[in-house]
Amino acid sequence: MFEKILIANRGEIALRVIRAAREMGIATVAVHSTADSDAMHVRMADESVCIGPPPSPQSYLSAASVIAACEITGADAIHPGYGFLSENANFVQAVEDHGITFIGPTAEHIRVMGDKITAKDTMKALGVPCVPGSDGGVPSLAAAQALGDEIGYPVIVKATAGGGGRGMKVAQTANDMENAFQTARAEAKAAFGNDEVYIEKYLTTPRHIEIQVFGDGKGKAVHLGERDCSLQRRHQKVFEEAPGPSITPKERAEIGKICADAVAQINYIGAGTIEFLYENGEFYFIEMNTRLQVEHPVTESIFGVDLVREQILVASGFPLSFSQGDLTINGHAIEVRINAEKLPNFSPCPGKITYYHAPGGLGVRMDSALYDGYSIPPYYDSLIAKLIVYGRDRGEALARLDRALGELIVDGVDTTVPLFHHLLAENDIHTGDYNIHWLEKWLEEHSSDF
Ligand code: MV4
Repeated sequence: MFEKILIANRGEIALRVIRAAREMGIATVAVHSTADSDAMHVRMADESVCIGPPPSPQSYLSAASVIAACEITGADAIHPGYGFLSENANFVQAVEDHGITFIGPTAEHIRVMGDKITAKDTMKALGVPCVPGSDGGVPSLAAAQALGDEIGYPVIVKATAGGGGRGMKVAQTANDMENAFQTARAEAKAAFGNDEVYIEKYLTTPRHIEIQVFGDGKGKAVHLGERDCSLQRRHQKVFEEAPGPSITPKERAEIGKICADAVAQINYIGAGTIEFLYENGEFYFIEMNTRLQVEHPVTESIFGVDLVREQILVASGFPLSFSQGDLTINGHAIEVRINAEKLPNFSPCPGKITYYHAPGGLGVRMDSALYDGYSIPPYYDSLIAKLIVYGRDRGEALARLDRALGELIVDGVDTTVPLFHHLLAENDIHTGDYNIHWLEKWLEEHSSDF
């Protein structure tokens, strides 16, 4: 087992990893920029190293600085959290080349899933259902038009180097294809330096359902059900839940087995998430994320497992502490992302927290690096807290969410908390009747309310 882990991240996810490591008797090293000298992750870790100035490219994204901090402190493994270097295959390669263990998948798995065409080809070959579309890249407008006629409109043009909603264009009819194809290509070239695009049938009203998988790197893998993350704004998730309100136990078992078998076949190691669009009872693979996700706590809540502990275990060569038969769902969990943002435009609102009171009580988990008097720096993501509630059923979880939001006090900056109070007054939220477009549509109609 590792003796010391360096956490190449900040904020709540750095605390999340420190907590798991501490329970395992493993020492921790925090890294931080000069803007984060007073940050909670620095205070909570056993040791800390300043790795550069405030802008992320010179600190949290600097592979050389992170690896140097590892060598200085003698840490034997790096946990990347999410974002930053977590899905950077070149970083993983450099870490391994320095004899340090990366707590996550191999550079090769990250590379395969980072290229969206290769990811889809791989998943398709492994028996995972995919959205109908082009076989690989589409080289020309003529080829795109021929495919559009064959699949039937609407279709979506996506960048192979994209993901998370960047570099996508919908063609509603054949007339839109020229514009969609050329625009997607130009945006892909500008954003990623790679103009390769592929085409899929455009699903009009799907849910975003993602399956949590976990591999031991030796051909054994399990699934931990799904999360419904359909409530998004501009490809940013705001409300996530598990289990998905629309998914039956039979569907879960079937798609879960397909996903677990797929990652087992490629000897995948660690946590992964297989993203699907779900429409009319069918699952369609879109992307795989090769990291621990922001919303992992809802899965932890209903399965009663510590996913970060398992990441650390398998990275150090131990088997997973559970097999598929040990994993059963209990109750329902919901996470809301609390951002330091001013409504209705969600504009970032950094600044000093003049008063902070976290909610508590049965079924309430607050993952946050906030403290009274903390100053939120303007350089990083605006996520300041994740409130995760658990109940025996969905209704109990929703009531608990309302109660916990009422207890929370964050003074000094604007937050997205009022959005959740408004959402909890909506019947569709209580019935679970929503898809990937629900929130954007609702915001258009209700922005003037707050
Ligand atoms: C799609 C789609 C409809 N049909 N693909 C957006 C982010 C990226 N992960 C994939 N995305 C989509 N791909 C097909 N074939 C609609 C979206 C999409 C979306 C997906 C999940 C959650 C929110 C979304 C919002 C807009 C579009």
